[in-house]
Amino acid sequence: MTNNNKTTRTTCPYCGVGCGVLATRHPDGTVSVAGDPDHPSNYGRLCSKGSALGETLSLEDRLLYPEISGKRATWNDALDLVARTFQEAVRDHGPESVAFYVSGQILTEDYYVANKLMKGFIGSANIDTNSRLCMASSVAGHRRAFGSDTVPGTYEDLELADLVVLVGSNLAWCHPVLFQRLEAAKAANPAMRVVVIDPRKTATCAIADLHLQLKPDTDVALFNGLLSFLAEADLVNDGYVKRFTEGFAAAVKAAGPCEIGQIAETTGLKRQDIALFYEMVARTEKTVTVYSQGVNQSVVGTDKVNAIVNTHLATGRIGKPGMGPFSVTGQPNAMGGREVGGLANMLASHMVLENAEHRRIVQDFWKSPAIAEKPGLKTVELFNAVRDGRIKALWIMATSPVDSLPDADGVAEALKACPFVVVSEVTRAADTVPYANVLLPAAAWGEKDGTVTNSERRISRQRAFLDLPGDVRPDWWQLSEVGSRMGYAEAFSYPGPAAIFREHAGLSGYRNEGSRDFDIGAYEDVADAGFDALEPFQWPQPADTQAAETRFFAEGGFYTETGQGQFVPVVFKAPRQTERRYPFVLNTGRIRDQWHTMTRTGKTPRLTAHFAEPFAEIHPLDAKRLKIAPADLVKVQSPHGSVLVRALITDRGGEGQVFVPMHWTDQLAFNARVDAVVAPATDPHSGQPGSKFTPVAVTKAPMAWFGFAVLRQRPAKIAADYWALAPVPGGYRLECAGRNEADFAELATSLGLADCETVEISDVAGGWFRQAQWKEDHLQTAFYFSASPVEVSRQWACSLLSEDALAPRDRASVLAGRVPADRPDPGALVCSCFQVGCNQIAEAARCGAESVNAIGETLKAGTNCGSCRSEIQTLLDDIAKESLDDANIAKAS
Ligand SMILES: Nc1nc2c(c(=O)[nH]1)N[C@H]1C(S)=C(S)[C@@H](COP(=O)(O)OP(=O)(O)OC[C@H]3O[C@@H](n4cnc5c(=O)[nH]c(N)nc54)[C@H](O)[C@@H]3O)O[C@H]1N2
Ligand SMILES: Nc1nc2c(c(=O)[nH]1)N[C@H]1C(S)=C(S)[C@@H](COP(=O)(O)OP(=O)(O)OC[C@H]3O[C@@H](n4cnc5c(=O)[nH]c(N)nc54)[C@H](O)[C@@H]3O)O[C@H]1N2
Ligand code: SF4
Ligand SMILES: [Mo]
Repeated sequence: MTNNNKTTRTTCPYCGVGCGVLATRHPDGTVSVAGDPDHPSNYGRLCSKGSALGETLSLEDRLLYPEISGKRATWNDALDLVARTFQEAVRDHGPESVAFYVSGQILTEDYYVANKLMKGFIGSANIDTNSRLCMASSVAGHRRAFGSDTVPGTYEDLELADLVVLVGSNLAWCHPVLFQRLEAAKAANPAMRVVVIDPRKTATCAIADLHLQLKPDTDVALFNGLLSFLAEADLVNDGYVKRFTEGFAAAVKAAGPCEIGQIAETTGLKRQDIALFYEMVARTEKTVTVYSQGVNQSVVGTDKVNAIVNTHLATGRIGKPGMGPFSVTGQPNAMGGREVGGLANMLASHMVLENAEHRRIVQDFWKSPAIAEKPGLKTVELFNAVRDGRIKALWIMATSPVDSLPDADGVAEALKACPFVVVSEVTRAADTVPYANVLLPAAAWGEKDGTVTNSERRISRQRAFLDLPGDVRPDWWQLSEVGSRMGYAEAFSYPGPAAIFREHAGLSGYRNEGSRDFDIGAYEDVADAGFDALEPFQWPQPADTQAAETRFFAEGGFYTETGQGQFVPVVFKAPRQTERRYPFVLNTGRIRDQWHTMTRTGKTPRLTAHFAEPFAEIHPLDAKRLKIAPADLVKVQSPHGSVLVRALITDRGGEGQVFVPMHWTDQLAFNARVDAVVAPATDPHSGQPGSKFTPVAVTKAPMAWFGFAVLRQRPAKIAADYWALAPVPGGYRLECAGRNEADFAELATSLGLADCETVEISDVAGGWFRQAQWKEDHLQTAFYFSASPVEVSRQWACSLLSEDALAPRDRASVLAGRVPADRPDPGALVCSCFQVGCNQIAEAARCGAESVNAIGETLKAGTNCGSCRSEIQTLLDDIAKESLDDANIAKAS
């Protein structure tokens, strides 16, 4: 279908920034990507993940054909079986006995069809999405305050602001291009201040003027205090409050008096830092508060959202250039999912299930036989219902609940118990795949067409530039076919995504007349060609008006019953106390170069080099107490389950806290699915799990031996008590460890190759063993085992597989495990584009390159995608601090 060398304008499939991508397919089958200079989200920039998109498109592990009970099947048989089984369950057990669990990573058109089928035709609201784990508290908070799920501002507001407060957001790693826009705006506006509120010192802190390292889940106390401070100091915008809002006095009363000493005790912050923050907010009209999972993923997430929103309503700083509360969405189409009503408690087009008029509007428009009358089960409840047998048939699409839901082992049990599980996936190498009765191969990014909506309500096209491999089909098609086969052919015979988009646009404008925020009625008649050529646009875009102001609420106009914005009285609730058996707070989240369960970003060496292994950040004082040394293995355990990960001793987090990334699954590690540990406690309003706060125990996992290996081929089985695998150029790297002394020799034998020249050295007394295997002058495998964590330069060892023939001298250094003197160890990778390590940066800094830009000039690091700039800054700060300390010591002695 696609011409070689043709460049297609599309949108990045990762984060909610929604960057425009130019994808070019070359005659040799490779695809190169570049940032779209004309896309208003990124103006040509791409982060490390976006830049590596071309390397993640291989068909390795792709699911190419439908399967029934593990055997290849035709689409006809698979779809008939799905339709029949869902129909029988509805007939025998009612519409509440079936469910869809979908994802913010399907396109709006996919999402629209899924929601229509479940809520209008099956007649149940049992469709929920992984956005429940992600944005649900923001949705609930928005609805309480605004009467609708509206994000009032735009990206430009971050650039126009004089104060940007980032709450529970690691923007530098999770919304990197938006972070770069902020960084550039700050450089251009020396008056701009940035405050980061996060219990961890993250990469985002590199541009912070103030980092408020508060105790986990104490944000409500801090923002309630701010509201009272503004009220007491008479800094409230009375005009705005009186004209456009209700409930101010009650909110201030609930917040209580502003006692900085008390707030300091609750949050663990210094009094002067709290006072400084409050004064900054008080004196800065142009304030934006950006928030993300440190706010949403909490059992008090909705209250956190409203505590923040209250302060913006009180100051009238909302919907005006450079002002507003700003919930940034995580997934590429989290917003689109909210628009079509993908959550179990929402209806299509931002309409509300509980509203009879809204139900009538939607049912009329769909001409549907039914309409869900009551909210469906929210994700955690939904999987409880799966577990106890209430759900007889479940369709999972574009998400991996056995990895990403809390109490993930319990979720796996639930899926095992479920009579009928359908999984639509792009890859076979995903942890949820083995639980499917029917596997449906889905079209992936680059193969599918449709739209996504980013964090600032901007709708962009994802466009296909690759042929559909094997029998894969887009998700909307799978859903429509099942809908048709269930007897609703008329409502589900879409010729393509353009027709679905038109219907979605039509519904948004249908009997709207300004009563609902989401209105893209202007596009209800867009022709197929117009859909193909669709330029990114922001909603609202109603049918009869010119592109209106796209910010909301500067002059009121809320979607509540009274039309007034609502202050929500929120009372601070002290976080759950840790117990003696589980004295640590487990925090979880993201790293710079990986996307969720790594099914795509885990495929490319460029992205796995930054962190090649699952880890737990542990505070040095805790490590000392627990006798955990750097690179030891640790077990992190809760009553729900445990993980075994590498100890990363750092003071980035507070004492008593551990941070484990959410990314590793059974595909690339032995026992690192952190959600097996996370408690399934949820927010009472949003149903969102508190994924950032689980009381856990941390213990050292004693090992008899540790190993590191580079391998040409991916091993089929790894017999070790710990392992983690990552791709490197030309092969794989393996970290491993075992409890039993004899094991490592067996492992070396099982992973070794038969027809190679093998050299080994060992020191029995010293407890180490090394082995290298050669074919001609090419290294095939290298193993390093020792009684303590292996100290070999990983960067260097991994580079050996892709080297041309190694000279005899280099062969010797392989076994010695020593980097040859003429090839300095680059150290841990910082810049993934140019593969620059921290040792190189430190060396350049010592030679006079003292700024991020100077490092860029010397080493190129940070000059392509820019995702590592904040880490370079942190390194430079540390080096400057060290040399200052050295100078002070020298002076003192
Ligand atoms: N590289 C990368 N980028 C991504 C993703 C990815 O997988 N990888 N995923 C995307 C998705 S879906 C999402 S939802 C976003 C998430 O984007 P973010 O929310 O920025 O990312 P997280 O790392 O989950 O969490 C953010 C921070 O919340 C902090 N936090 C924990 N507890 C508290 C607390 O009680 N209060 C406060 N104030 N902060 C707290 C954590 O320490 C962490 O630094 O990222 C998106 N972007
Ligand atoms: N402990 C902890 N848990 C968390 C979080 C946390 O911070 N801490 N964050 C939560 C958040 S915010 C999120 S968003 C979730 C994310 O968690 P998940 O949604 O489970 O993670 P993904 O890896 O993004 O899963 C997407 C799956 O869809 C497949 N896929 C990709 N494209 C397509 C497609 O077009 N069609 C189909 N059918 N399949 C496709 C991918 O191969 C992959 O298996 O995790 C949540 N879980
Ligand atoms: S910031 Fe990175 S991951 Fe997010 S959309 Fe842009 S390129 Fe993709
Ligand atoms: Mo998310």
